[in-house]
Amino acid sequence: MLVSSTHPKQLQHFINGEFLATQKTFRNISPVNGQVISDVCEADAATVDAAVKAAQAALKGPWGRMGVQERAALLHKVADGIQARFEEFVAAEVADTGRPVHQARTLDVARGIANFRTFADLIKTAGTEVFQSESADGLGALNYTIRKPLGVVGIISPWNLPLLLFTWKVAPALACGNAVVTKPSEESPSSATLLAEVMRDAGVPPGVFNLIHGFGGNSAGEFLTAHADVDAITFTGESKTGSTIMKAVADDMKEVSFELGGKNAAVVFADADFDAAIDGVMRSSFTNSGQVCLCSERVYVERPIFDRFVAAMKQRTDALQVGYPGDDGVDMGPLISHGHRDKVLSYYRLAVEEGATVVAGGGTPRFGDERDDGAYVQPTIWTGLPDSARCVTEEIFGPVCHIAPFDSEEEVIARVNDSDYGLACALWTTNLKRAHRVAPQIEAGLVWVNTWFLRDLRTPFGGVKQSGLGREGGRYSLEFYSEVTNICIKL
Ligand code: NAD
Ligand code: 6OD
Repeated sequence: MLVSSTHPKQLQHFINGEFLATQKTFRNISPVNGQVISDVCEADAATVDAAVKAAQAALKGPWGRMGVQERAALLHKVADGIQARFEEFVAAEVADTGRPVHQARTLDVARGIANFRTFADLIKTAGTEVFQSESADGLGALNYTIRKPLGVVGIISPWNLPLLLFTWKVAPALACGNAVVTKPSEESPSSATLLAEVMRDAGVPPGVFNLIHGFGGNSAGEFLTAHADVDAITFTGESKTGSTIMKAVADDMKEVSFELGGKNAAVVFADADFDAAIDGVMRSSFTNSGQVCLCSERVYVERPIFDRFVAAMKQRTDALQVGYPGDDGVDMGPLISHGHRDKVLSYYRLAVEEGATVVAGGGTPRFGDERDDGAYVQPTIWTGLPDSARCVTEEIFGPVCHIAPFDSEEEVIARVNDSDYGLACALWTTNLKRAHRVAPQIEAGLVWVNTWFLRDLRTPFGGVKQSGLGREGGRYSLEFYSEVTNICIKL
């Protein structure tokens, strides 16, 4: 049931070009101090249906007839709109997640803008295929493909990089001419709501971008995946949620693209540039409090440098500044929520039960102020666990890594690949031959050498095994968000 509301601290749905409230709401809680940030409307099935109908109608209106150049120009206007309200987006992202302000500026909001600009430019220059075919009469045929939108695309995103991951899907979906019904995570609804304002102000036609708030199961997420008129679902989140969604869309055979969990490895060979490897593994373990799907929770270090490496990591980790997002020099904020902190701390306890040596951290920091009501944990390093330990095989999604020694290339490749996941891996070596030899043997969608999370948005992004299904990025996004028709003309 839709009702109007002007409550300043209430986040509303955005359907058919208008903000709309529903009666049922939930609280958006700050992970910094446990205070309420806003009330958020929760969509029921009727609200989701209204959003889907608005999207269907938009496809039949001016949006459906709009040319690629005009669509691309509109997406650049959206990027301009985010740029113009840059600090508001930073504030929204920081409020929901507690991440350091400098990270929100340089990573999250910057990438939100880049996602729109990249896919606006890509769609303008994207070609299609042509094949000249032979035929029995000698005259041949001409085959060419045309690209059409999929239709109504449901976009479901997580809380860990809210704006980055939301726009990573919204931008290419719109570039390809689809209409979208989006559901950001219940933990991070603010930046998506601000984006709805930008969409409206940029002149995106009503119904093209719709936003519904709510939870997953038996809430907005499930209502969206189960809706018969949604043509495709693109999802980022946990592997087990991906599996639930796959079942939900099976009867309708909706197209799916899944970016899921990981238990990524970093491998440091003895010939690595030691300081660069320490810098890199510190980043890949603790960026965003370890809440990046690409973070390395398993670190393998060649035995001759193992003790030195662990000692250097301990020194750097003990010196990390955990604190308020806006404080000078702060490296790490809280986890996203108290619930997630409970999960991460349960692994901190489990590691000790499994026999780990706690090299750094292992608990919660004490501030003596309101932050003690927040969702902070200490950045943590373990050694001494067997590869079979749950803390070495299960995704924790916190600021934690286990460091283990290895003795040979073959051995470490086998250990890295012995995982149900296969998202990303970072190799650290100055031996280029080794890098070329090892990288293709890693069972992951992404392998970085002497770097981590260095992104070119034209490249394929995604995981193997339980880390995902399909690829997005560059032409892979254009392929997923389009339906291709082959036209064959007999000459
Ligand atoms: P999550 O799966 O709990 O939730 C993600 C989204 O799905 C949320 O919007 C949630 O409301 C919704 N959802 C939950 N259950 C649903 C259901 N039954 N039907 C429809 N929607 C449902 O994930 P999270 O905790 O928000 O995010 C963290 C996870 O995401 C980690 O596992 C992380 O590795 C993964 N992740 C993967 C990538 C990638 O690119 N591979 C990127 C970021 C995060
Ligand atoms: O950089 C990206 O495009 C991307 N999808 C990053 C995912 C990070 C996971 O947390």
